[in-house]
Amino acid sequence: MLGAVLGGVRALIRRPAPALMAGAFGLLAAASGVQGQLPGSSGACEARGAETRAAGAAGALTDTSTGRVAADLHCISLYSTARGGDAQGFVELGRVPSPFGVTVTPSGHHVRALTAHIEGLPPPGSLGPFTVYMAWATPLELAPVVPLGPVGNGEHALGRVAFNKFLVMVSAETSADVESREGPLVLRGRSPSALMEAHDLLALAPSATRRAADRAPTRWDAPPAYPGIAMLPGVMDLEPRARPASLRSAADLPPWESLPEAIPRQLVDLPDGGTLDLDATIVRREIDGRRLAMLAFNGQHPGPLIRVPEKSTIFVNFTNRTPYPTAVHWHGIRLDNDFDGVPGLTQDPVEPGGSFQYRIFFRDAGIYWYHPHHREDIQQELGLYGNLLVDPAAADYYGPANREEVLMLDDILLDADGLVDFGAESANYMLMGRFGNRALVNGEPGYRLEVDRGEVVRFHLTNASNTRTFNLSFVDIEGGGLPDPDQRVADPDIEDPHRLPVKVVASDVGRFEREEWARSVVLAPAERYVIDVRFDRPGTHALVNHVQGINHRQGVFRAEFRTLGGVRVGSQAAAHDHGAAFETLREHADVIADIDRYRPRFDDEPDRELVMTLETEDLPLSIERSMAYDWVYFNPVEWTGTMPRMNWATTGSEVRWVLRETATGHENDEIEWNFAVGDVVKIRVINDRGAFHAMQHPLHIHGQRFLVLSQNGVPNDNLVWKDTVLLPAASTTDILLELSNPGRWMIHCHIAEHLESGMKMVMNVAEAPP
Ligand SMILES: [Cu+2]
Repeated sequence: MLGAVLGGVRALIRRPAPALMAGAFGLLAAASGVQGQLPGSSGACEARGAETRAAGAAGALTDTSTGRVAADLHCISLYSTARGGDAQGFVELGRVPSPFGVTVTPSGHHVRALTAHIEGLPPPGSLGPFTVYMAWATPLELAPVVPLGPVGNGEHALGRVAFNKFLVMVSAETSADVESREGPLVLRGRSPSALMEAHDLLALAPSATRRAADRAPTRWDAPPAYPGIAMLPGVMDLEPRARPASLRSAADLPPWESLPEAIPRQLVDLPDGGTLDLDATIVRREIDGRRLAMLAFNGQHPGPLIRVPEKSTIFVNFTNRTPYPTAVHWHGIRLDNDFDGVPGLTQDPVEPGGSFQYRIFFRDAGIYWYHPHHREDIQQELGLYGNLLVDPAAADYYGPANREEVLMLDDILLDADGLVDFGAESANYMLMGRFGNRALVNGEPGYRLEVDRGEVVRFHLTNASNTRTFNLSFVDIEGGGLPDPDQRVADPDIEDPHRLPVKVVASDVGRFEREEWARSVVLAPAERYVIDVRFDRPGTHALVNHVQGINHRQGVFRAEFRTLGGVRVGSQAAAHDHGAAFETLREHADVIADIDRYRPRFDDEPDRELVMTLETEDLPLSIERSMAYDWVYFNPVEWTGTMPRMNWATTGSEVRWVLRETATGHENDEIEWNFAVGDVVKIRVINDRGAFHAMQHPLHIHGQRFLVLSQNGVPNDNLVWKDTVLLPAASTTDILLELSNPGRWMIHCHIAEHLESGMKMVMNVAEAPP
């Protein structure tokens, strides 16, 4: 009977299991048909996890036609109590559509749509004076208990839940109107996150720690720890298998005092046909008392803000005055392939002292950015990035605003002396990417803006960090003080009096079909969002990043709440009151019409399928042991770097991130895709739950634009053209790629360290056939 229920939820997607897992666990699971987490149980999700592992061990990917991923990270098994008799079932945790790659509350709790599948419930009246079964959700602390509505046998939508770790309970009740659980409990289950365990006992394997005598001489300084989280046992001896490199140790670097000090970003307005001379140079900065040698475009942090009209062409004379080979990539712009700035693909690297002229055509209005595409992990971290603001031709392209602010968000990694060293032969921090510990907005630690009361401010946001995904909101400090970082939001739709409403207007390559309200903005590396915010109360509004990290040592969530800056709102009223326009959400008929051309393709079978996964080799035993057991919880997004030592020690010697084409088995640069201008291609991207360390990947496609159609089978209901999409761990995402621009274009993960590890491929786009 349960099989019939399960039959309705197909698509168990997993790559062939890593040898260790398949050998140690996969075959066992296949043989027993149950998973070891809850001995003796045959819970629906566990059974499916076992099926998934068995399929993986057999080298087969199961049916993917529905695009749904309902394996263990998206599923809660429901177990019967003594009162529940033979009742059983499971709850699917579905995607909640939003303008972002993941849907979270302003405090960073992932919001899920719950759907119950239950069978075997006896009539409620058979348990006593009860008329109905009710479902409830509660965090492990058992408060609050949130009603999810009446349930019965069959499928029931239960609404949304946004707790870190939680329980789902089903009880018999006298009425569907009861506000708290009073009747007997019949079914209950734990969220996948609630099954997360501490790593420590597993990492304590005695063999995990090498004896001091076996150690190579230390060449590295230990990296900064995460405040409040103790290092995992067994990892303190690790260090990267690469030599440390830094700008400060460059042999011919002049004394710090003699370097030019970086200046703030300057606005450069260029007309059609205009030319900009752009030099990459070494500069000095002082941040948090550290004397830093960094890189800059034209001596500015960030680089010049280049403002151009839509449909214009500009020329950039680039000169490399840094010690590194480099190039400039113009992210998101559908320019001529020759000027895409990818060394080894579209041009040779510009050697120190060399130069290159870029010709850039701006086909689309919006916010874009430029950065090196050569050891991006070093050069971008050192400050080589800037924005391009392409002004729309239409005067009413955006709604009215009192001012526009262009913000580049970044995080840099500082130790006591300055910037933490990079890997010389290979990037390190290869597993999760290099998380910084000092946030920068437009190159400064602490963003400041003063506005008049009632001003509508349009923010153009770009994430220039190596790996960090932000969850940004504006907190009204006067309205009741900073929120408790651990606050729980039971219902994501409830008003949060502390957070200002944010109007989401546009993203990477233009506007959404419809403007939409949000309370926070999720911004993965290289993504852009354009938002309008109205500051109608005098006082201070903090710009914060609020996320739920994980203390893996204890297996618990840990909130991270960081203030990135503030907006001071004066008491004087704004000269122009755009309040009424701000309250109106606009629909963009031209955007909808543009997308309408492609809507008939939305439900097609995918033309191509990619799996994002990870291959590891020769990892230190302590790292391997801490993750290679049967059940590891992966957050949809690794929001912050809470395991810095382990992450720091990984390089290209141990870690290879992979884009694998399902049809051919080809990986990364082996993949051959040939398209022509005019082609429209549906691509399914599966972020492998079975990867040794599954995590999110912001996938970037050069020179084209695409639509994000659906995630985990749930269609997005408000589309926008994108060039970068955040793909959460263990997700399946369908995108529709429009081939509009001939050339050889790169597709890659925009976590700088993942790109360095080889997570990239090239597609050929031929001229349109005659
Ligand atoms: Cu990645």
